[in-house]
Amino acid sequence: MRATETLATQQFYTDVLDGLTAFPKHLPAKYFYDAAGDRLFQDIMNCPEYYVTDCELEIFSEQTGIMADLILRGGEPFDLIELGAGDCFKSIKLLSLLTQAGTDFTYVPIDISANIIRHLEIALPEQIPNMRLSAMKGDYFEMLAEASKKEGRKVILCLGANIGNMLPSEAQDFCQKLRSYLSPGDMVIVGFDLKKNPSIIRAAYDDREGITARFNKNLLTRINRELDANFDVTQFTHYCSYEPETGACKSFLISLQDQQVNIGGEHISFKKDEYLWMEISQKYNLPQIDNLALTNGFVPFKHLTDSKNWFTNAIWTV
Ligand code: AVI
Repeated sequence: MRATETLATQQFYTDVLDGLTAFPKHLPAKYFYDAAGDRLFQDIMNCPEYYVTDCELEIFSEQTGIMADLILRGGEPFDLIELGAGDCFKSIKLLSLLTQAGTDFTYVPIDISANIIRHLEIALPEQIPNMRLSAMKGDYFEMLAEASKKEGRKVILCLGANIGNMLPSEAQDFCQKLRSYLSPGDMVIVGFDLKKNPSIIRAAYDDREGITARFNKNLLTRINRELDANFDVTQFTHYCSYEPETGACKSFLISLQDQQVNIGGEHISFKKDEYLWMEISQKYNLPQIDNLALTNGFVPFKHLTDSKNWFTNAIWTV
């Protein structure tokens, strides 16, 4: 890497090379989301096969009253901290309801993207004028550590099935770490995509228009652009598997030929038909979710599921 590269680019390079020299070869899914990746993910959310966003939106449209009641049982004031807030298009329904009810709370959206935080700081005061807002840009846990310096009750939102993009062992570590920042009286609301007919899940990650395929390949294009690499994106094809027993839905890119890729001077060889593992989207059932809560010091309190029972917002207390 050149001396002028930023620390972030150096980390990207290290992560990519670590992944491509491991067995099996893999790439960290967190790098999907450059500007083109963000747009492709928006397209995924709008494509007919990807049910995940619609299911959670249905819960937030129709059951926000129940959610607000459960939150308020723990008392006021509190900080409502959203990990990976994005444009908060689901949570805004809850924020509006709580504000209209005169609730004493501060909304603390945490996001790694400076653009998103800037956008929220401008848009939210216009949309919900009387809400206290304290947006934070950075890593979830670094910002949570910062937010925890302030006394008082916390309600954590972790929506969008983001926990599914962790291996089950990583989800355990995540919940354990999250618990370490919380105290009795606090609450968390976590979005989980549920196990269902395997064909529905496979179709959601292998849509007919090929948007998910483009989303995966976009990471190779990003590596070419930012890390001086020469992936021939046309020589990889998207493949998705879903294993009903384990609930693991995995995306891969399959090499269509023997080929060598140069990344910033390092050569990586792919055999024909070799797979490059891109992402896991882990699916759960309700007992597994309750067990995840219990093994990490939470009390499973309630599941708010959509009308098809395809998705749950699990509510856990401390
Ligand atoms: C962000 N995350 C919850 C999405 C998911 O369903 O795993 C990412 C995604 N990847 C392909 N399609 C959607």
